[in-house]
Amino acid sequence: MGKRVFTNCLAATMVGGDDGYGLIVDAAIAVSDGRIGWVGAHADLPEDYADWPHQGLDGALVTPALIDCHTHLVFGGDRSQEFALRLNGASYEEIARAGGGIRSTVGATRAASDGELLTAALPRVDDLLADGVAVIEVKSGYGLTVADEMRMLRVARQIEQHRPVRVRTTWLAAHAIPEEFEGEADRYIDEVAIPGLEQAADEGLVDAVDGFCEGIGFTPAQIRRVFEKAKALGLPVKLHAEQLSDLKGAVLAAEYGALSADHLEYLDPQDVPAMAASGTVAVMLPGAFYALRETKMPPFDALSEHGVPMAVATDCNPGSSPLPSLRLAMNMACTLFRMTPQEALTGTTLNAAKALGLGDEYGTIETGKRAELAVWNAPHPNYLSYWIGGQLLRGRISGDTFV
Ligand code: DI6
Ligand code: FE
Repeated sequence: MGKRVFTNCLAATMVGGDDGYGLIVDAAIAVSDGRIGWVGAHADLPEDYADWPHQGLDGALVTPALIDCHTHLVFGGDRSQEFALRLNGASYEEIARAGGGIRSTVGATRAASDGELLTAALPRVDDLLADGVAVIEVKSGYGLTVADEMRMLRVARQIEQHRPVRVRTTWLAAHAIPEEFEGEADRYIDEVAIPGLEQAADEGLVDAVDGFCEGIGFTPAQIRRVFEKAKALGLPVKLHAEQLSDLKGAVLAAEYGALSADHLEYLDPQDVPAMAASGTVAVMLPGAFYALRETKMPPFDALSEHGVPMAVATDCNPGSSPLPSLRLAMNMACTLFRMTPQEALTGTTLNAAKALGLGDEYGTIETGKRAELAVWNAPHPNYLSYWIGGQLLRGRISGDTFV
């Protein structure tokens, strides 16, 4: 990879500045070997860079490439029928009892070949790429056998061979109790979630470990057993916590120094200091809030007051958040959760990188970080959250290449 200086742009570095965007007008960004070597006002560009190739960006807005830190985008089938049924009055529970819900996706995922899973996932990835995304997290959780959970993560990793995106994989076997373990959640944890994690980690397929801590998922005691195995394997944890009820999942996650606790609509403000102390990122998933017509908001004031970093992600999945647009998630975070556009962009750059343990490499335009940037047809970074949908991406910078 070569060297290049990108000039004539408005850079939102996401570092410092009164507005939180770290804006630099008429910026220059010097890139070499895939990393940022220098960033600042063009007028201050040191002499040493004078003979490097220069490329002007016509005054465009440049931000760090976006990061979707919570997705379930590898899955078989779809649940559009269920959407229609719900609009006709059927409840999520009734649908599940009739064989729908997560279990229907598990059936379709098990029935699909690796190639079919990959082919179905790529258009979802393409949608995210069109929103300037360069890093995605993908969870297992629709296989629910050791072999099928591992298959999901292998397919997720394969995405990197087909698209210009970095993939982080998360073991989420503790997502739902499959039919064959009905009423035996503990046995499922013992026979699938824990030994499968060990095997998947052995194969190098796991970057982090997640669980669904919920009345319709797993108890804190069951999640704790999975977390103990993660800890023994040296893997970081994260948790679907307080999405539908308050089981104190966020406190459990904080106890294990979790990278993130996600959803959090039912989080008790009293539990926020524990998250702050452990440096756990609060991941906001407004797509699920919207699709489930939730009305209880996450406790923003308490999260802000205690300085808990907040990220925003799509939760892209076939049931509760069929949303492959991170920019739309940012818009929803502002409109539904009253986040500011600056908080939303911080939530899909700096804080999303933190939620994936990639804070040293991604999320800001700073010397030493990877040169993965998004170039926008937008006059100001507020615009990225303000404008609902549409194609705002002008191109991506990856290393010394602008495409
Ligand atoms: N919370 C969610 O919102 C998704 N998983 C989870 O733990 C729902 C997944 C689905 O309905 O397929
Ligand atoms: Fe999720």
